[in-house]
Amino acid sequence: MSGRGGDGSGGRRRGDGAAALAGVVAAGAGLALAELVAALIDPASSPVLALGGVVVDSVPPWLKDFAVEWFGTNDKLVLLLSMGVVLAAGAALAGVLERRRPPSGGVLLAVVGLALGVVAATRPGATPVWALPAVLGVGVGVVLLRALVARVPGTASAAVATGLPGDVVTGDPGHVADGASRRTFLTWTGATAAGAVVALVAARAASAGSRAVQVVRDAIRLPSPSTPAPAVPAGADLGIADVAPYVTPNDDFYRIDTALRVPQVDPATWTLRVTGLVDEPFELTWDDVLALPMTEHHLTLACVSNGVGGDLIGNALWLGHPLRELLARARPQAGADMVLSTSVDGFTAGTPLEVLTDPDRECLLAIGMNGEPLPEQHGFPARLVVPGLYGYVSATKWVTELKVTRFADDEGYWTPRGWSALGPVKLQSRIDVPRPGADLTAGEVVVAGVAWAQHTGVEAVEVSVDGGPWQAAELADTVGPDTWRQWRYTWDAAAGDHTVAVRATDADGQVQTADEAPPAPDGATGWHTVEVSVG
Ligand SMILES: Nc1nc2c(c(=O)[nH]1)N[C@H]1C(S)=C(S)[C@@H](COP(=O)(O)O)O[C@H]1N2
Ligand SMILES: [Mo]
Repeated sequence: MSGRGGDGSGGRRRGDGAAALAGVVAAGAGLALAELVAALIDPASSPVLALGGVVVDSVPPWLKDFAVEWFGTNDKLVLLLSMGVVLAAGAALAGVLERRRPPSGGVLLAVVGLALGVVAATRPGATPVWALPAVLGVGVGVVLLRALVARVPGTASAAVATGLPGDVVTGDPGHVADGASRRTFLTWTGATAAGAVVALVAARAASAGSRAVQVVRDAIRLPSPSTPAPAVPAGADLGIADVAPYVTPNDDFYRIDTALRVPQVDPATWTLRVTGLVDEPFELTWDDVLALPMTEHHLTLACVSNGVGGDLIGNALWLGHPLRELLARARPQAGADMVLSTSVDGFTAGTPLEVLTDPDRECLLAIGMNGEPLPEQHGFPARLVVPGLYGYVSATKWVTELKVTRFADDEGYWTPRGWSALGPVKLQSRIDVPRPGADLTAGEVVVAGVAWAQHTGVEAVEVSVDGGPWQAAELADTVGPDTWRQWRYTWDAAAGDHTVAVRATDADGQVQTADEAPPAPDGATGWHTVEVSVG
C-alpha cells in the first residue's frame, strides 16, 4: 500500500499520528475557549457540562446502577473522564480526516460543536446565549485544526504553510526539510496547547471571581424559629467511636444529585412558584420566605440507592417553613394527589399531596441545615425535606416550583428511569462497629450502629451472632420518630470467625425483613451482617 504524493505508507501513518495529535490539541483548545466564555456567561453553559447533563439524564437504569455500584459517588468523575476519552478519540479522528480528506475533519468538528451548542441552549434553565461558548469554541477549534493539520510534516498542504510567518523552513518549499517541518508543527501545536491551558486557567479564575453566591450565603442571617426543635437529649449519642453521630455534620452529609456542577442560585433572583391545580397560585421571593414563620425539625434523610449497610443517609436539624402552610394558602383543587417539585437544574420529585398536607408531619421548605443556611451542594437557597420518604421523591434541592398535580398526569425525574413513583423509607439497621473483617480480642466487644424507620420510629434493635437467638440491643434516645437511633450491644465474643447480624423493629411492631431486595425500584431490604475474627 502506498500513500498519496509519493509519501510511503510509513510516513503516511506517521503523519496520521501527528494529525490525530493536531485534532486533539485543536479541539481541546476550542473546548478550553468554550469554558472561558461559559465562565463569563454562566458556568452551566459549558458544552462539556451540558453534554454530561444529557448523558446523566439518559443513561439507562442498569448502567446507572452499575456506575454507582462500582464508583459510588465518584460516578460523575468517571462520567467526565469517559466523556473526555470519547471526545479526544473523536478529535483525533477529525485530525486524521482533515489530513486525508480536507475539509472533512473540520466539518466533523463543526457538526459536533454546533450540536453541543444546541444541547447547551436547550438544558433546563438555559437561554439561547448558552449556545455561544460551544459556537465560539468550535469556530476557533476548526480554524486551529486546519492550521495545525496543514503543518503536519509530509502533508500535501504542508508546503502551503511554509510561507507563513513563524515558519522556520529553509530550502525548497516542495521538499520541506524534515527536521524543520517537524519543528514547525511542534511549535504550532505546543503554542496552541499552551493557549488552551491559559484559557482554562482564566476560566477557573473567572468562575472563582464570580463566587457571588457564596458571598451572599455567608452574609445570610437565618430567622429564628417560631417553632424551635426540642433539644437533642444527651442520650441520643452513645459516644462510641466510629458510630455515625446522631446529628451528621454538614461537611459529612452524603450528597446525591444529578448535577455535574453544583447549581449557583442567587437568592436575589430566586423565586418559588406554587402552581398547578390550585385556586390561588402565588410566587414567593427570598425575602418573602425569610419573613415566614420558621419551624425547626430533626429528620433523617435517606437515599433510595443506599444498599444494606450503606452510608447514603444522614440526620440534620432543618429550618424551614411548613409546606402544608404554603399548600393551604394555594388551596389545592379536588382530584389533585401529587406535588411535583422542580429544581433550577430540571430535576423533579413527585410527592403525595396527602403527605405534604398532613398536619402531623413536618414537611419543610428548608433554608437552614444544622444552624447554617443550606450549603450550596445541599440545595441553597431552598429545598424540600419530608420525613419518611426517600430523597428522590421528596427532597428537591434548589427548588423553584411546587406544582400541584396528579400522579396520573405527571411523574418525577426517577420514575421513567425505573424507580417507583412512591418511595416510603424502608425499616433498616446498620452495624457501624466492628468493621467488616475486624480482628478482635476475645471478651467483651461493643457492637453498635444506627437504625431507622422514619416517621414511624424505631422501637427495638436486636443482634444475632452466627445465626443464634436474637438478643435485645440498648437503644439510644431520639427527639422523635423522624430520625435514626443509635444502638449498642455488648457481645461476649469467643475465639473464632463469627457473623454478626442486626435487625430492627419499628413502632408499629413490624420486624425488619430478612428478604434481600436491591435498591431499585423502591429501596433495599435485608439484614446487615458483618464478619469478624476473634482471637
Ligand atoms: N435538584 C435535585 N435535588 C435532589 C436530587 C437531584 O438529583 N437534584 N436528588 C435527590 C436525592 S435522590 C436525594 S437522596 C437527596 C439527597 O440530598 P443531599 O444531597 O442533600 O443528601 O436529594 C434529592 N434532591
Ligand atoms: Mo437518592
